Amino acid sequence: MKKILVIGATGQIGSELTMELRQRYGGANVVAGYIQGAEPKGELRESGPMELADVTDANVLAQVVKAHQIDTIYNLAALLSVVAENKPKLAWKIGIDGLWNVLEVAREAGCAVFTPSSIGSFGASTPHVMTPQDTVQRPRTMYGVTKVTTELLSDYYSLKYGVDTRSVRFPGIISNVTPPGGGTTDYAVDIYYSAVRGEDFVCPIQAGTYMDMMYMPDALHAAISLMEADPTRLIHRNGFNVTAMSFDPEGIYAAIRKVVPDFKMSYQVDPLKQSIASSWPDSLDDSCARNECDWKPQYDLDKMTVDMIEKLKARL
Ligand code: AKB
Repeated sequence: MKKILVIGATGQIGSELTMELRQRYGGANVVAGYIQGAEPKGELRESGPMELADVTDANVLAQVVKAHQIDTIYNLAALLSVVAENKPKLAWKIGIDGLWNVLEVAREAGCAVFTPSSIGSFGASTPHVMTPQDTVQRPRTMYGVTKVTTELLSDYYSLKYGVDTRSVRFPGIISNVTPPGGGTTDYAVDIYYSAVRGEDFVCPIQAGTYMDMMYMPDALHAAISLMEADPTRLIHRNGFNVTAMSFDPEGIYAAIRKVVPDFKMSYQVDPLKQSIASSWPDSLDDSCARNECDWKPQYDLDKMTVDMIEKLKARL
């Protein structure tokens, strides 16, 4: 029986991942780890155990893992790209010092660890179209630096200590539950809220800037199916390219207008977000994930758009 700790359970991915894991493995077997000031609420609070689990506190992590006999950790603690650029030291403290604590606890307690990497681990010198699995990774953002380090440190713990570390390079994740906070791809979530609220959308990213994206149900599936994959099939570990779609602002705008025909969008480009977005791939080659762990997304841009608008309309 799996006993799982989700660190960052109240964040954009964590809030939905925790619920999905509870559906699969039973509420009592999935601990929602949170930080002070971000306590789980509602269904997340009611459906299973919760514990204060700040990655920067190694002792607390060790106690939680021991108390609940945890065997698998989903470590989602990180600052997103734009915030990390403004708070680089904190980004390192959470992303890397925190990861070190998680890996040490995992080594001692024999846990498997999932820590996501990102398309942010690539940089301007990476081939941008159909970016290969194994290629140049020289990002110039602090987010990218922490993500490349995450991949390397996770591989190191796997090779040196036999810790079962696995990860994917997430593209922009689009969801209708918990909004992201401070990412470069956030515009692709915000645009749906504007469309459903009947507001015009001011896009911070220039037309023609393509980035990989994925709908949340596919992101949850990518993480869980990688952690469940037969280890003998894995040639790679940290981290797999995964993608579901690639579009620029005009592409998502056109998809939304098929459902909300009078929706309007204009541009006011944010220089920091634009420089980060321009340095990231236009499209990823995710064939290694498809071959090694049967990765296959369910949602393309049109299918996601219909679902996003339907769910947001019902909720807002
Ligand atoms: C961000 O924009 O910072 C994230 C990411 C792609 O890793 N959504």
